[in-house]
Amino acid sequence: MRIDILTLFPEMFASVLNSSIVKRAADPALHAERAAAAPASPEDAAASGISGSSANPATPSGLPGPSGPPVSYHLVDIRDYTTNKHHKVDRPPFGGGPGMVIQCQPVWDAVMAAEAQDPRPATRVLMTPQGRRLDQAAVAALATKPRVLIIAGHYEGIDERVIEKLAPIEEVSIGDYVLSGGELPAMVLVDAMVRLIPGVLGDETSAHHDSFSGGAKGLLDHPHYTKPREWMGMSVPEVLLSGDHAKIAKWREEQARERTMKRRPDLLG
Ligand code: 6GU
Repeated sequence: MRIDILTLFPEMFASVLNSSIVKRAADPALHAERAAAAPASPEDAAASGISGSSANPATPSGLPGPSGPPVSYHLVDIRDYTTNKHHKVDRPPFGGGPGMVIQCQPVWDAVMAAEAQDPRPATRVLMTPQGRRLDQAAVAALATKPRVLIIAGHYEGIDERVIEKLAPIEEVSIGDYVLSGGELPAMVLVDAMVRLIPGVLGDETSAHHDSFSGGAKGLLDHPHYTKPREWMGMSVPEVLLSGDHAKIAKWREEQARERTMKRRPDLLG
């Protein structure tokens, strides 16, 4: 999957795109086994899967290599597409009111430029508190797309006319609270999507494992325990030390059900 992120604050994305599973998803070195014949060179291993306006170094054409990592990230600074001398992107709202509104032109030009870099049509997503609330089903649907272009709004929002012109576009919120901008929501969406893409998670954390925990059944997860067996006088539930895998699976499902009933009865339908 190619992921384009259009933002006024590209620097906010570095820590997330360079850590953990999200980084792994775009790491050429960790997906060398997908490469047809040639094993990854040390240069490949050093290369980041993140690009600015340029294409993924692993796939110089910007096209998905048949053998490249499952994901590539492409950060686009909307400010680079301003046409005025001071690189201003926002203006006060017509009709008055607080804050500033991002103008149509730089957003439109940034989207057109990003989309021109790859022939696959992009599924467009706008992060906005006015959007539909994100859930796992929506994430799973997006995770099947070859290309997702995410616009992170900021300030009071984006001029409605460019949103209209960009149709079809999915307007997405991550919950009923107010954030300063769409950057953190964009990162939330990226994290949630890439972990569902085949080849991103290792075997032990894979989605198939979820069938033994709450996830696949739409339940909350069961509790987890690790060493030591006793801590501050508290012991690990005996069943987990039994070695009886059927019994353990059954116990975990009961725990998941119980927790869901108590904490999130809305999930049980
Ligand atoms: Cl997508 N944007 C902003 N600014 N705030 C939010 C949000 C998005 N989702 C929840 N709160």
